[in-house]
Amino acid sequence: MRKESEAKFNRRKFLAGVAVAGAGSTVPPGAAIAAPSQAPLDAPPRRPSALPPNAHVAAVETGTPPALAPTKAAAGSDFMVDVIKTLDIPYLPSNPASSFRGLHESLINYGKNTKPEFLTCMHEESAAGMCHGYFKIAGKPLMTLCHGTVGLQHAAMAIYNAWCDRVPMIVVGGNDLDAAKRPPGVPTFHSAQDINAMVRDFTKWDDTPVSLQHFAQSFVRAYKIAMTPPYGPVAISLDAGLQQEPIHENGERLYIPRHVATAPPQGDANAVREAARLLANAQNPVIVVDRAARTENGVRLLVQLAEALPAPVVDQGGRMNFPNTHYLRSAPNVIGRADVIIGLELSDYWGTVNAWIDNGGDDGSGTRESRIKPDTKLISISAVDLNTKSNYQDFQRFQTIDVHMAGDAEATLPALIEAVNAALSGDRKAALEKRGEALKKARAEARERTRAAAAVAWDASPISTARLVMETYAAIKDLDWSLVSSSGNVSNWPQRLWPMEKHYHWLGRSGGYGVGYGAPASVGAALANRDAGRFSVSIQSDGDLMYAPGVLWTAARHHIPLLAIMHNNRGYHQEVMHVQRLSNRRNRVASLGKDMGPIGTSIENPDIDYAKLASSMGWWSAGPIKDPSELGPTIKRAVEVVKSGQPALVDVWTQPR
Ligand SMILES: Cc1ncc(C[n+]2csc(CCOP(=O)(O)OP(=O)(O)O)c2C)c(N)n1
Ligand SMILES: [Mg+2]
Repeated sequence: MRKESEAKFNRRKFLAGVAVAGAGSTVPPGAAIAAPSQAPLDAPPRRPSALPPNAHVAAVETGTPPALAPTKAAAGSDFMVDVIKTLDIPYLPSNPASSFRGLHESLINYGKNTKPEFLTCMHEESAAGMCHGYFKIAGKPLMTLCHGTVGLQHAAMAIYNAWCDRVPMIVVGGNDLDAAKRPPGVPTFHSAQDINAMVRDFTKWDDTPVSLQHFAQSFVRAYKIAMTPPYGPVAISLDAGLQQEPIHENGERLYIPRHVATAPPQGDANAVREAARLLANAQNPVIVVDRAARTENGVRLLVQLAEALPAPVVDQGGRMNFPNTHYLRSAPNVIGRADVIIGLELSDYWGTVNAWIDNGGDDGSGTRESRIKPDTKLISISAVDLNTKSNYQDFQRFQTIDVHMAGDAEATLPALIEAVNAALSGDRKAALEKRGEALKKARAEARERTRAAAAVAWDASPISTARLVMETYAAIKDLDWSLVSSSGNVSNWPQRLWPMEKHYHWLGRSGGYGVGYGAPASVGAALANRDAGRFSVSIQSDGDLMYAPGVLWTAARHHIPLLAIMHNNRGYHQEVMHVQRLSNRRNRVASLGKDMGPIGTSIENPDIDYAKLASSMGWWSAGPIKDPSELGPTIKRAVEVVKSGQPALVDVWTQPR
């Protein structure tokens, strides 16, 4: 009893002291010695143990901006909000910063925090990653605000991923341009001549508006450019002065240019006819797709093209292009037999028709082997050929193509299908049906082989990736599900075993392979699925989550339902394999320290408790699950939580691959 009351008393004393110290740092000197409101009634007024800070020290330490005289003039940033609202941008994931405080204040007060709604993010990379995932479900770009310099530096990798993945987003970076007016100290550290320079090599377009009218033109133009295939991120540097200055019209009345979407570029009509002629006359035509289908209609069109020929389709998975249940969906080995190949929005044509052995050859510098016959004709349709940036190497190795169209594949498909149908005579069509029959049989056999492979080590602990993926599927299969991300590597089991037919069943990968994409992109995609009434599930790897786990909080804070199933292999397994492989080559035993993988590649000792991490940020969570028999029932419970509108994470200890 005594101990308890003593403890209570000590806690009260401690809290009273804290209240005084806290007050001392925020109220003017003098006021600090007033009795704190929480102090016990019988206690004498307490003095702080240190002298109250003088005004200068207090200002430096607390950084509270001084109050400003009110103004009646309309702020420039209110006009910016008017401009932004014409583009129907639903959300603005962002981390707050003073360089865009003018626009921030206008968005939430003048703009009433709708269209766009500010979503609080804990890292600029998370914000940009959310924009990335959101677009791939909704087909609408989001905007994000970044603190010029430091914020944009954080966002850069996620912007690069979006660039490589041909995903639009509007990145607006706050910057204080005018050296004569910019506050000294921190705001000056955070300013640059040209913040866009940081991301210029991997954005489609950027601008630095110097007037409000200029902003209106730039913003509408930025949106238009981002949304013209090839899609891509754009950047606008937002001057702090421009946001804060009152609206004054320079001779001309301010106006907002009307946005009219640009029609996507199509492949040249003659080249389309030539491609159709080659495909129709081929013995073994093959269609290879990567980001061919931008929309639901793109999937339909691809099915039409494949069935018209009929030709096997190799899906490289940059998007959900072609149903994996369709009898024409094929393994990549059909490329070796092809006499004509058409590649649609391939990110790496060279890598499609050439095999590369990393570190191969006597000197370890790599070896190449052709995957195709010497006379195979190659056709390409890709909007990325219209990009002209040269620093980052996302355009991959140069490949000579016989019929090369710079144009958007999805927009070109209707003309190509028509030309193929016109080029195929009735007799020939009937003969070609046989080709389809053989493919059907090969597909059924391949499916049986895949099922048998998935059953291997079904009861293993740590849990096999096939079991992880199939227990997840069993729990969601009757819902209108969407696999929003699969980070790390689970041996492609979802693509091999889940029936994927709708355009939102699979979204592709990060684009630039910058790890740390999975968690924020899943949250962004889940947000879009929430609004469409769909169920979102992600396979979340451990390494990927830990780059910026704060996005979990954003999901909980903004009520974004998402089921995250962790592929927790306790390491950066991709890198485990790289180091191990080189050690083997050099005839050395990889040094493991006390971990499972080579030093620097394991995430253990201590093991991270992801269930605790998630629940600390408002998620329902369970795990770590090590016993495979517990997996199914736990995922079932998590599904119910997500259906009720909350995010849920199940941590599962898995095999490396
Ligand atoms: C930003 C970034 N840093 C480092 C890498 C190198 N890298 C490629 S895969 C990988 C491992 C990622 O670990 P995890 O997400 O757990 O996937 P796992 O390989 O374990 O399945 C790393 C570190 C990268 N691609 N991007
Ligand atoms: Mg891992």
